[in-house]
Amino acid sequence: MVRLVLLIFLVLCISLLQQTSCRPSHTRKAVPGRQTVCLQGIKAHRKCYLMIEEPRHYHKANEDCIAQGGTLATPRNANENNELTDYAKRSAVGSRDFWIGVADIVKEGQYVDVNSMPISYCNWDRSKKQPTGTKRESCVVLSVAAHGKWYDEVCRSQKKYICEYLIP
Ligand SMILES: [Ca+2]
Repeated sequence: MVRLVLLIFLVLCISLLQQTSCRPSHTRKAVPGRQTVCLQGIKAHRKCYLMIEEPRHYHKANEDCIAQGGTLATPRNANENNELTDYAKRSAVGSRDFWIGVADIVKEGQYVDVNSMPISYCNWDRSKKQPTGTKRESCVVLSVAAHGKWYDEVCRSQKKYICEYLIP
């Protein structure tokens, strides 16, 4: 009896595994949208960026990017940070800042990307003592007004944001 239950359990596990291994073909369904995104936004190296001008709080912004097959834009080096800043200046004239995919929601002071991986590049505005690092401010904006420097802000504040999409 125990063996039979184990066998059924095993079969179930294997069929579940097979289902998850099919996942890439499902996620590929989002790809047609990517073409539009890249045409509307800008393409830089292996990423496309798209500015969303409708202000949202951080979590809603992140969910929206994911729903479109991307994530909140996460600059990985000074080059990408400059490209994002220039693009924001051009596409949303007069806007002060926008959300990027960096936050320390889970552990105070430990800034991670949208996949919860520690970030190796940051660009804090040290002249303004950023990040102020209180528990009140756990989400990060790139400030266009401060020429691409980063600030931590209250996650619930409504801000524009840029989504990024990886080009395979
Ligand atoms: Ca701050």
